[in-house]
Amino acid sequence: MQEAQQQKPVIFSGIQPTGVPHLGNYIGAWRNWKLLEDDYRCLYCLVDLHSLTIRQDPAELRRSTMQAYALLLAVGLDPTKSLLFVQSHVPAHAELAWILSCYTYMGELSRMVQFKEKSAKHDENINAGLFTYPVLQAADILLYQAALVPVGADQKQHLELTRDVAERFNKVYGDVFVIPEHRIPKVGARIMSLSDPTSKMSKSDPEETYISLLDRPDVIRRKIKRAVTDSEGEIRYDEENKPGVSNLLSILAVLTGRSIEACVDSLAGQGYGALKEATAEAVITTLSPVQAQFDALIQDKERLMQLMDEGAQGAARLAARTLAKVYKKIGLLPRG
Ligand code: ATP
Ligand code: LTN
Repeated sequence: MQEAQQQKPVIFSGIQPTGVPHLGNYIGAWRNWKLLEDDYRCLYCLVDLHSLTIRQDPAELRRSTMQAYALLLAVGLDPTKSLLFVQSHVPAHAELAWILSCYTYMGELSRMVQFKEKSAKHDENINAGLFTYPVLQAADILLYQAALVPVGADQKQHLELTRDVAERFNKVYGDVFVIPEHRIPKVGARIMSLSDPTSKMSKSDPEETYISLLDRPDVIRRKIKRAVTDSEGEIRYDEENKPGVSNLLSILAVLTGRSIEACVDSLAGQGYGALKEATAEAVITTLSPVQAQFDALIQDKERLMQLMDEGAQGAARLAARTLAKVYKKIGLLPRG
């Protein structure tokens, strides 16, 4: 990484490499990640260790991790500007997580909404990893002294826990960790499900409810045509009373770079069919070049693995500094 990059504030964000990333991930996360690349020193991580809190098929996990990495590149993230890497390739994440788990209280972890939700959903496998998931997330962030963490609103509680643990640690040992700030995107923080526009688009829901980044034009048109709206017939932005129409308008506005009002005006006097058609075309226009890039990248696994490796090496160098400092502060003998 170049000298200039070293001076910039650090950004860290992560996404689980399971399933196929969807339009919500793209609009709420990846598009913004890209916008930050020039002004910050960015680390973007596929958090495969976090995925293990739910039972995964090994071959499928390997495949989806490779695919997610290719997609990160296909949406335009630049490995010469950002460090793009896989969490398990940098052992310091697991090492710091252990240390931090000794500074995190059971009571704190019991209050995590994601833990409560996921343990209700997977009641046959409520494992200790699911419980300590936020500690590993704190390690991800604190290892790199990240100042900002761009994630959706759902991750606010995990960020607050990260800050609490970092502050607790700093209080005892001095300024070891930078205290990170949460950053939620202004537009598109919550893209909603196509079939239930009152809940967020999520890759753990059935296929018809989301648009995968790899859905081809005919599938995109079909899914958007079937998207739930309302019986009123008027195109107007009103999240509360017209969540389906508002969701389509948000997608259209974000992807065309126009304001919601401009989108509403351009569709004046027309029906939902026209709104759906315009939205589908905007999605297709956005995703077609991404898919063309992806198709080319996924052919060359060796190149992908090489880039992954370079990303991990860059990240490991940064992580080693923080880990050495932490080990020293708490009284572990230095290595070799
Ligand atoms: P799941 O819902 O299955 O738990 P997910 O689809 O929410 O998974 P995550 O890995 O939890 O995906 O999220 C990755 C990033 O994408 C996070 O920053 C998250 O806030 C963002 N994100 C996820 N879903 C949406 C959405 N519907 N709208 C906007 N941003 C989203
Ligand atoms: N828990 C996050 C994924 C995640 C993450 C991180 C996000 C793991 N580690 C560190 C930001 C920073 C999620 O479910 N979206």
